[in-house]
Amino acid sequence: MAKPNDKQLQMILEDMVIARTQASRLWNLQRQGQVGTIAPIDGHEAAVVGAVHALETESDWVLPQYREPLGLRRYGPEVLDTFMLYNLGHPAGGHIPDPVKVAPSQISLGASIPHAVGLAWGMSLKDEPGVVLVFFGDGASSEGDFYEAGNLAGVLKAPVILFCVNNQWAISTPTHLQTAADSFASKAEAFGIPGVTVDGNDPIAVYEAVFNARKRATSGKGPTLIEANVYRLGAHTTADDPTRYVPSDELSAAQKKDPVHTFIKDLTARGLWSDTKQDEIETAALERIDEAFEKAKNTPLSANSLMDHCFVSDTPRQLRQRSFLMDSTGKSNEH
Ligand SMILES: Cc1ncc(C[n+]2csc(CCOP(=O)(O)OP(=O)(O)O)c2C)c(N)n1
Ligand SMILES: [Mg+2]
Repeated sequence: MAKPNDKQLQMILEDMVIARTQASRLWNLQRQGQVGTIAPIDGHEAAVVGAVHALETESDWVLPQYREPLGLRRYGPEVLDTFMLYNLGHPAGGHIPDPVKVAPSQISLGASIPHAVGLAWGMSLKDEPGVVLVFFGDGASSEGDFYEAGNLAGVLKAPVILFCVNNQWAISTPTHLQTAADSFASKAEAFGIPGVTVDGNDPIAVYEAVFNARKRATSGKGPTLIEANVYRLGAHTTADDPTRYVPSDELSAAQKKDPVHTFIKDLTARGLWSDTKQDEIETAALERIDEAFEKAKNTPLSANSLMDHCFVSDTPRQLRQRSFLMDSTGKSNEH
C-alpha cells in the first residue's frame, strides 16, 4: 500500500521516538567520556524512519551515512549492537551480522553511493529481488562519487534509491554555498532519472516517496533520486558548536516543525498515541541503549581482530601483519 496503515504509523512514530531518546542518551554518554564522537539524528527522524518503513527488510539493503543508524531499528537489534561496537572502535563494528541487510556507518562522504549502485546492479544481474537505498547528505552530494555513481545507475537502470537528506548544513557550510542548483533533486536530470523533493519532516510523505521509488526500481525502471528536506536540530557532532554559525531565528523556526513533536501531535489527534505509550517507549529505548552499550564495552578486543571484515579472507600481507601483531602483543594467534 502506498499509504501506511494505522499500525505502520504507530510503528513509525515508535521508531522515531526511540531514535530521539537513544540519541540524547548517547550524547550524555559522550559528555561523560564513555563513548566516542556521536552525530545526532535530531531533526532527521521522520526522513530516516519513514524511508526505512517503506522497504522490505528481507530483500532490500540500506547503506547509511553516519547519522542514520539509530533510525534503522526496523532492521533488527544487530544494527544498534554493531553501531555501539563501531562507536567504541571495535573491529566487529565494521560488519553487521548476516542476514541483516544494513551496511555499517560510512564516514567518508559519498563513498557508499558507488557501493550502493554496484550492489543494486549485482542484485539485478543475479535476478535477486529487492532494492538498495543509500543515505547521504547535502554535503556528500558534492563528491565526485555521487555524480559518477548517479550517472552509472541511470545507464544501468540499477534498482537503487539515492536518498539525499538535505539538513541545510554540511558542518558549518550552508546549502547555498554547497550548490548553485535549485535543489539537490534537480541533479537527477543529468542522470536521466526522476528527482523527487519531499518534506523530510513528514514521515508519511517520505514513506510514499520511497514506496513509489521502490516500485519503480523493482519493476525494472531504474533509480530515483529523493531529496528529503529537513533541518539539523542538533550539533553536527559532539565535537561541534553550532551556536557559532547557525542563525538562532532559523533554528527556532525549524524547532517549531520538529518532526517528532509534530507526529506525536498528529497521531495523538488520531487516537493512535498517548502519553502512557510515549513513557513506555522511552523507558524501553533507554534500557535498550544501555544494554547495547554494556555489551559493546564488555566485548573483548584482541589485536588479532583488527583486520577482520576487510576482505572475505586475509590477503598474504594481512596474514603477515596478523602474525606480527600477535608476536608484539604476546597473545596466541586465535585465527
Ligand atoms: C570525503 C570526505 N570529505 C570530508 C569529510 C569531513 N566531513 C565529515 S562530515 C562533513 C559534512 C557532511 O555533510 P552532509 O553530507 O550534509 O551530512 P550531515 O552531516 O549534514 O548529515 C564533512 C565535510 C569526510 N568525512 N569525508
Ligand atoms: Mg547536511
